[in-house]
Amino acid sequence: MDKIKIQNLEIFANHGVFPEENVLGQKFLVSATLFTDTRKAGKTDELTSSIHYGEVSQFIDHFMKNHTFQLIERVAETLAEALLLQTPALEKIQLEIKKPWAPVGLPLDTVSVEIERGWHTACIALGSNMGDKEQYLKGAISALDQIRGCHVTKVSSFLTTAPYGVTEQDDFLNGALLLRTLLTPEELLDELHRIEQEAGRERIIHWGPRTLDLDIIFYDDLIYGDDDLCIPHVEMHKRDFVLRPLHEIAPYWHHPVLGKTVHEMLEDLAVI
Ligand code: PH2
Ligand code: MG
Ligand code: MG
Repeated sequence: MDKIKIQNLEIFANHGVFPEENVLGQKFLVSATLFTDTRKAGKTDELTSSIHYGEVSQFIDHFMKNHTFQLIERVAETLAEALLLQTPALEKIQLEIKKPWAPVGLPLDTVSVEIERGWHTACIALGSNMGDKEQYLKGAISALDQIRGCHVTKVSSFLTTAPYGVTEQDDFLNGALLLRTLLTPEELLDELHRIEQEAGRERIIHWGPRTLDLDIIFYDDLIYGDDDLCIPHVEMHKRDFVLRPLHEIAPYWHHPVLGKTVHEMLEDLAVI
């Protein structure tokens, strides 16, 4: 992706672990690489089609001066988040915060942290087979949309499906959504668990009745697995109650391991 770079923007601010640093202040140098598509601006010569690096520099200056943090890690994390939240065309940012006068008591050029943060797209499957199922699914959608750094961008219709696995239970209402998010997969999983808990979810029987089930199906083209979380969802390609709603909102999303689109996986189940 194209980049707009700001290098060594000089800012006098008060971040530091030592109280003297918070009182006296010191020089910081901020470098930012803004990942954005510059093609349209390149074609039209219109500033409004791009990111105004002057405004970004002003924002960084104000942000650094109006907050006092102990760690440059925290400066970088909060500044990257603020920029991603308020700059519509900004997909990703690499941000380096240098502290050339760091009170280390030894000669050095500079100390710094550099981070990379950006927007991701996750597919989430929703299910409920207890109580007011539709209300549980709708509640989950709005709860997800309310999380800072999360926007629900597409929602499927809700489908009534026969229980798969443990079949001695009520029918499910299933759906799927796309989420633009700044959260990592683990943070997203924690949020899904919180929303399930708030919907009164009790984990009694594995695959048993539940007020609300929220599963991460895809997260960009990530392939990831540990004891708590597996992405893509391990069983998704076998489940029509996942694939059918997903097909409405992301038919051509490729499974990064199987190399098939949602459309092809649904065809393989022969229920299309
Ligand atoms: N979820 C399960 C087990 N079985 N069956 C249907 N129809 N829909 C579900 O969401 C579902 C299921 C475990 O998550
Ligand atoms: Mg599930
Ligand atoms: Mg689940």
